[in-house]
Amino acid sequence: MEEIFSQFFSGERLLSYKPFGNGHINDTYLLETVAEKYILQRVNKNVFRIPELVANYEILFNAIDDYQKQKGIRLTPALYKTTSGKFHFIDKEGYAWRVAELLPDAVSHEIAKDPEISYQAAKAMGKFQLFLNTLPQQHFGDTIINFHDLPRRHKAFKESLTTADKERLEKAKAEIKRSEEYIFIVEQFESAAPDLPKRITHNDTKINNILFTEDQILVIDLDTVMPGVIMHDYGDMVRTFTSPAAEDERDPQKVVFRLDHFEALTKGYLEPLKNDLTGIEKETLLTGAKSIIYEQALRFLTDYLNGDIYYKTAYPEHNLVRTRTQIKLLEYIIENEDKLNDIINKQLT
Ligand code: GN1
Ligand code: MG
Repeated sequence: MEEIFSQFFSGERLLSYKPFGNGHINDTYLLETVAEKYILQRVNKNVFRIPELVANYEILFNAIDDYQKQKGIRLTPALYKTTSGKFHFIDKEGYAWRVAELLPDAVSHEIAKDPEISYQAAKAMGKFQLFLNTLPQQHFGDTIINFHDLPRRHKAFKESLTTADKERLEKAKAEIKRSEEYIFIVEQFESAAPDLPKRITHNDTKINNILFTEDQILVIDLDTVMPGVIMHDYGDMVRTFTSPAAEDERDPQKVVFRLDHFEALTKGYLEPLKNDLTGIEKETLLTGAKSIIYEQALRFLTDYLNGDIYYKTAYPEHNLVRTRTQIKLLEYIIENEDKLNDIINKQLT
């Protein structure tokens, strides 16, 4: 750890470090020196294409710097550069490390406690999209290929059914059956996808990727900032803002769809952004919510069937529990589409 630290700060001595945050993919640490605290992250090289990620960050953070100065706002915490002037240090094993500023009064939420939080968080995401719209799309690589490609996720799920061990197949029987019933969402995705404009999007807009400080709201976790579509960023907010229970709540009764949060986040996201969206982007917002929640259910279920090789898990059924919460939310949306579309349309006028 000291060696990594010295790549960023050659003169300072590291006093301590400890694990930090709730990410499912990267390893995050809180570092302390005599004078300062920092956030250190090791990017998961099995998940991300490191060369693309590192190159994207160079463009992204230089653009963030310019935008923040020009607009007088903060979008995300600052990154420190290595002694050779880069945002990442690549170690001998090929892992990318970076150091970010720790904002002492910042909090993130695992659950949106009241609709005002959903409104504010989504509004920050909408404003962040206005910044993303200014980036040169052709210069961004895919840090994960076909990340939100629902047909591919569905195929991976089908494959996992042929390779999973018997016990897990048996335990996941009900979830497998439910997941197969939702195959029509793949078709809805496929009929919308070809017409959607590609933009640089965030691609991981879950509630805990938004940091609240006393006077500003920042967006974090920029590893998946790459070409994508608006409907998925909207959809992942629906997925993570509307339930009063955690993504891994074991009691399905506690997973409910909160309409007031849905309305608040829709309002918050669209207020800054609606004039910049095309007709098809506006029409597919709810399709995005269904697609991303279905995708997430399939990803958790596939990982369960594959023996938990992707997401960090704390106990053997963790991914299955996560699958159930996603199915519960999806079920509500499918049964209430007209009502939800009315709420979206109200915010669009
Ligand atoms: C992962 O790393 P984290 O927790 O921000 C995942 C997202 C999922 C999310 C589910 C690169 O995000 O796509 O939606 O878990 N990130 C990657 O909680 O796979
Ligand atoms: Mg992430």
